[in-house]
Amino acid sequence: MKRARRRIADMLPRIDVVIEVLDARLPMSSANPILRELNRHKPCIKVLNKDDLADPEVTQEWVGYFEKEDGIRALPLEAKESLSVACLPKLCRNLAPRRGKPGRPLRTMVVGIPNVGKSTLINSLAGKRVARVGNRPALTTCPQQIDLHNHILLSDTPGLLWPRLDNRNGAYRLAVSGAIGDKAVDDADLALFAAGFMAVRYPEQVMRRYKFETMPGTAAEIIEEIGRRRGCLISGGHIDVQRTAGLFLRELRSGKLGRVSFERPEDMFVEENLEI
Ligand SMILES: Nc1nc2c(ncn2[C@@H]2O[C@H](COP(=O)(O)OP(=O)(O)OP(=O)(O)O)[C@@H](O)[C@H]2O)c(=O)[nH]1
Ligand SMILES: [Mg+2]
Repeated sequence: MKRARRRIADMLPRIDVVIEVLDARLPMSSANPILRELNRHKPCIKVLNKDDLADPEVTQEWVGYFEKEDGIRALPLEAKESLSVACLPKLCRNLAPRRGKPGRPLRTMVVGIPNVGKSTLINSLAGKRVARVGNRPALTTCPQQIDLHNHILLSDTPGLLWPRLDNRNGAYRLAVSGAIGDKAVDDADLALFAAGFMAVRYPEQVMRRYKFETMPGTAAEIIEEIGRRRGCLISGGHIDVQRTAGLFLRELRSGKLGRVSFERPEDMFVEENLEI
């Protein structure tokens, strides 16, 4: 992180617009603290990526929240879809109207934590595969600069930027979304956290997916009931909790339970005050 901080600090004076890629399902926990600190005065577009997986109402709340600050625009999109990313260059031009002309390229830097979709976004903007994509954090290791041929230059994140993990709930949300490595937290533990969250925020989506007539009373009972219905059993007719947890998390991450946002602006306010 130290190296990343130095490289970003070195590059920033030659950057006109920072494109910060966040996960639309958890825009606060998927942010990197170094950026907030280094990037106080640069125009910035907060790309709320994986919009296809996030709750659209909550995403709109996040747009309002971010855009309260001068020089910041928020753009929900689906990096995989070229149509969805098409308005990003225009937004960059709006934020740096004097650049993006012959001899004065508009210099942008795409930054964000691992696995948030930076390479996918760069490929969609470039209209071809220039960066490696994969559902594995920290796949891209060497930075590169891409000319979009419309007087816009894109630089990939220089170095690795990990999310902030000192807030326990934020770290759990990151793990539930798949943003941090599979092995960082035990699946069973994570699934309990996720089931508890879903029971409070999106109970209908859980009931619909797993055909529950009534919602089980506790997170552990939700996991058990999913295991029973999906035949995740071990000898003696007991539920295979580990396998059920894996199945539930996979389905949740891939959007099979519908569009879900793991944090709302108002939750962050409450959590910050609790921390204090
Ligand atoms: N559902 C959904 N998945 C996406 C979207 N954008 C990217 N992904 C997936 O997210 C995963 C990570 O994408 P990458 O583009 O490799 O992410 P990255 O930020 O470059 O990751 P590193 O190189 O590891 O830092 C891949 O499996 C992508 O297919 C999106 O808009 N929606
Ligand atoms: Mg990458």
